[in-house]
Amino acid sequence: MFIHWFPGHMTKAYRLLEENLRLVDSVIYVLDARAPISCINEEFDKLIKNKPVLYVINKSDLISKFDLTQCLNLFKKLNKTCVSTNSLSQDGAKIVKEALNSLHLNLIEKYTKKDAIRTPRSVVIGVPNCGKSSLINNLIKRKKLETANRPGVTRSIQWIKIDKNIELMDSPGLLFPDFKNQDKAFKLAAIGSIKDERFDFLELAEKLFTKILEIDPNIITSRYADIHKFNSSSTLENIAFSRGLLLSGGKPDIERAAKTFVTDFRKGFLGKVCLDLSLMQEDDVDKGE
Ligand SMILES: Nc1nc2c(ncn2[C@@H]2O[C@H](COP(=O)(O)OP(=O)(O)O)[C@@H](O)[C@H]2O)c(=O)[nH]1
Ligand SMILES: [Mg+2]
Repeated sequence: MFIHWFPGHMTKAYRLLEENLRLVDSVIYVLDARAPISCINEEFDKLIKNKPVLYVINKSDLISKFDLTQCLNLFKKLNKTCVSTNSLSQDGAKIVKEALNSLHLNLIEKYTKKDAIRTPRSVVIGVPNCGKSSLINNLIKRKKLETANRPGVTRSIQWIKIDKNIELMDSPGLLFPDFKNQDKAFKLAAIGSIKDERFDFLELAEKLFTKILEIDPNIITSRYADIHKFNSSSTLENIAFSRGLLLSGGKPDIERAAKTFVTDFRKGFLGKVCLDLSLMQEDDVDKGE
């Protein structure tokens, strides 16, 4: 499965992020809990240079407590400041605000000493659809930014004071997915961070099915209980039979089967699944440190 991308779009996103980062003291790096490691683009990370970073594992409600702990432990092991949240919950921003204030302690001291009282500034960054706008809305407690379950909705820029020690860039910084790593890109496609036109949807569905089977076969059977009754060598055909998705003449409708399966995953109907779990458990994750 190959996921298409445009170098021109990447250059534009890179420049934009570079500009945004120049204006801030710290970075709130949002990761989607269903594929947190895949949400990291090391190429773009170089732009952050030595500014303090707060990693936020968002959509924590979509993965199990066990997986979330694995993830938080990994960041801890790597000496990175990390919290988890559900940006749609009422107090979803509280933990982020508190962690950000601790991250800013040195800055606040520095700014106060200089007598030039200046509020530390921060920007929320992340790949499309990881929940940047939702987190910002939660931080500013106003439903202001447009959110949508598709990539690339947010545009305009302004500064918003969210408390006496944090000023936030209203417009999130867009991280371009790491397409050089097609395994990361596949996972981002699965969680809806890459437009569906950029890849073969049937291939995505098949690959996602294999990946989920590898994680835990019970996830499949708890949703498609009778799937083993059908003995086509094609996964999508079996899903079509299991769901009664048939074309005239009784042939399995694999297009609809693919859509059903991927939507079931994206909407959480398959339960709590973290696609990056194997990456977090590998011993060589921290070799780069
Ligand atoms: N379950 C869940 N959904 C979330 C969370 N945060 C955002 N979303 C949903 O994810 C989708 C993308 O969110 P959005 O804030 O527009 O992402 P952005 O593209 O990064 O700005 C929307 O459908 C949100 O409602 C979360 O913490 N949990
Ligand atoms: Mg947005």
